[in-house]
Amino acid sequence: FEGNLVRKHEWENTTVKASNRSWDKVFVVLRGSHLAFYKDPKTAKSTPDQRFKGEAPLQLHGATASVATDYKKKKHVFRLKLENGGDFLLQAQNDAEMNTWISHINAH
Ligand code: I3P
Repeated sequence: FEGNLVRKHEWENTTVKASNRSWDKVFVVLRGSHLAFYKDPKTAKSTPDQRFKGEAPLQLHGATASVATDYKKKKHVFRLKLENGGDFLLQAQNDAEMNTWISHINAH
């Protein structure tokens, strides 16, 4: 499963805030239990090792996705909490797309 999302990294882990908390447009690829971020679909397809900012894929074991009801500044935003306390906000284009992402991530 894959698609465009807008991403904000909020927490590195339970105690450390992410140093860069700006919103980035990313192309997201869910494969098995990993979530990888790319600049665009073309890069994801042609050079899958060239991830956004050289980031390693996120391990979804122990991770949960849920609607970010506490985040009011943008619509269609869900929160991805990783096992290590890492925390990302991800914005879809509409609620249907958001719910599809939540289901797919939680079903990994
Ligand atoms: C961040 C950017 C984000 C903002 C974040 C800022 O600044 O403005 O949009 O999050 O606020 O730090 P920069 O682009 O200079 O990194 P919100 O959109 O959620 O307000 P934060 O520091 O409160 O996370």
